[in-house]
Amino acid sequence: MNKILSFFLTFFIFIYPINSIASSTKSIGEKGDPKNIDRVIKIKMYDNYYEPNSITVKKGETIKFVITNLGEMVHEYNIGTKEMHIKHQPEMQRLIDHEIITFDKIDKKKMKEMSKKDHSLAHSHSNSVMLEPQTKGEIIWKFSKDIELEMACNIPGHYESGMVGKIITK
Ligand SMILES: [Cu+2]
Repeated sequence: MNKILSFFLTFFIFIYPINSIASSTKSIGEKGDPKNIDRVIKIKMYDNYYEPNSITVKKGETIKFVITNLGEMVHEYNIGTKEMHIKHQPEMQRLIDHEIITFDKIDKKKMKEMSKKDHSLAHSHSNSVMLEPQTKGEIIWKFSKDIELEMACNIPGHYESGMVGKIITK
């Protein structure tokens, strides 16, 4: 295929939809200030569930999530509405189709290359973290909105098999 054409195809089927998700995160709260953390919540990820799988936060609270992947597969911890997760799942499928995510590896180099074509891709996911087995990550999130949220892993098949939990805002 013509190189220019294939670049644009990649842009539209791969990068563009991820950007559209990033802009919608404002409706669910905001990236928290690391100097202003109210509480730390530890989350463990297994194949395919979270522990705990339900948390309660106060409106306005800034939570630092410390997430550990204790499973054997790559997992994601993503804060969003049910609709956001459902919308995000085909995008995750694309990462798998491009072999950026395999069973237990994330090809960060390939991911970085994709983000060079679009800078916003590199830092657009302040509400989610994707982790290889036996690795740890953090999210600092301020729950400033009154909205029903879920923590979910959008790697194909995981949400359906129970890798989803409630975030109750009070
Ligand atoms: Cu998962």
